[in-house]
Parts: sequence; structure tokens; C-alpha cells
Amino acid sequence: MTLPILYSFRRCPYAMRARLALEAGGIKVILREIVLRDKAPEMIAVSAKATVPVMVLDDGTVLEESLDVIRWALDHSDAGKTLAPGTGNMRGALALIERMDVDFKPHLDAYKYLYRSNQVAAFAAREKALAFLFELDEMLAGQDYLMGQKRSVADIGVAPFVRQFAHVDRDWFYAQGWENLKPWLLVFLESDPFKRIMKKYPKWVARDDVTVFPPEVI
Ligand SMILES: N[C@@H](CCC(=O)N[C@@H](CS)C(=O)NCC(=O)O)C(=O)O
Repeated sequence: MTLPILYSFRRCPYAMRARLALEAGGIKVILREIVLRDKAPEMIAVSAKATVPVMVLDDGTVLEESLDVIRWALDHSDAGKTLAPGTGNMRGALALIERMDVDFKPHLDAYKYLYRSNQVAAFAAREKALAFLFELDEMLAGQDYLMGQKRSVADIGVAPFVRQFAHVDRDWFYAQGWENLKPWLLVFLESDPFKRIMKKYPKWVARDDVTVFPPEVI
């Protein structure tokens, strides 16, 4: 069996959550690092929408959505067990991720992209993002992870986006009162899985040697 191919971009939160799910399941893939402003034609040939991540399975099936990669990892590896929520169920965890994509991500994008050019609009977007963050903070009251005392798919699906939000203005983020969310994010950022999936790779070109992900050493 040939390994699946994963087109990925290190700093993309969608690609991060896909890599985290693969890492959790011990699934090896051939990683092809994409640069968004100069995408590999090989990726566009299999996925015209040309967003990362894209995963190509050995039977030619193309997964074009990060959530599809996550679902595939849950179904085809130990990730189903290792990323199972401690409380609640997998369906609830995936629903939280889907809601984040709709209720939080657009505000995060506006906040991030307008921060340097139009702070009034950026801060208005930041304000709209707060409800979701306070909801996460409440979920984390009395427990270390979003759905219990163990890391689950909810955490890996959401944390890359909270990281992106926090990094727009770290001083502001860490000065806020969400006392459960801040340590949760810091634990995520310091975790071995996160460090492993954030290893840097040069932009992939077709003549390159194969890069197998996850890396053996962090
Ligand atoms: N719904 C998609 C979204 C993926 C996405 O938007 N990825 C961004 C990078 S973070 C992208 O590839 N954008 C295309 C571009 O910038 O050209 C998923 O979950 O995989």
C-alpha cells in the first residue's frame, strides 16, 4: 500500500488540525508543503478549489476538507480512540468544530486581516468573536480539555484557530479574563503533538525526495 499524500501548509489552522488528527492516529503520509501564493500544480490538478489541506488516498480518493481528513483518520486508525471525548460524544465534538468554522472563523479572519489597516473594524470583528471564546472558557471550567480530562478531537479541531486569534495581539489576549482558556491554549502550544506537527519543511517541488510525516523526532 502506498502512503496517502497530504498537501499541507505549516501555518494554516485547517491543515494543522488535519495533521494533528493524523499524528494522533499514528498515520503516516507523504507530506508536500505548499506555499499559498505559488501552489503546486499537482495539488490543483487533484483539487481545483485549491485550499489546504488536501489528502489523496492510495485508491485515488481526494479529501478536500480538513474535517474529511479528520473523519478519515478517526475511522481508519487509533485516532478514534485517542481523540474520543472524555465526556459527550464524537458527534458533539465534530459539531463544535463545525460551529466554530461558521460562528468564529469569519470574525477571526476580519480581526487578523484588518488589524494593521483598519483597527476600528478589526476591533469590531474581535468583539464578535468573543462569544465563542467565552463559551470555550466555560466549557473548560473544572476540566483540562474541552470535553473532559483528556485531549479530544474538539481540542485539536479548535485550538489552532484560538492560537491564530491569540497571536494577532498576544498582550491583549493574555490580559483578558478567560482564566480557563489561556492555560488550555498554553498547554496545547507546549504539547509534543503540536510541536511534532509544526516541524518546518521547505516548499515541495516534484523532484524532491519523499517527506514522511509525522516526523520521528520533534
Ligand atoms: N474548509 C476548508 C478551508 C481550508 C482553507 O481555507 N485553507 C486556506 C489556508 S489556511 C487556504 O488554502 N486558502 C487558499 C488560499 O489562500 O489560496 C478546510 O476545512 O479544509
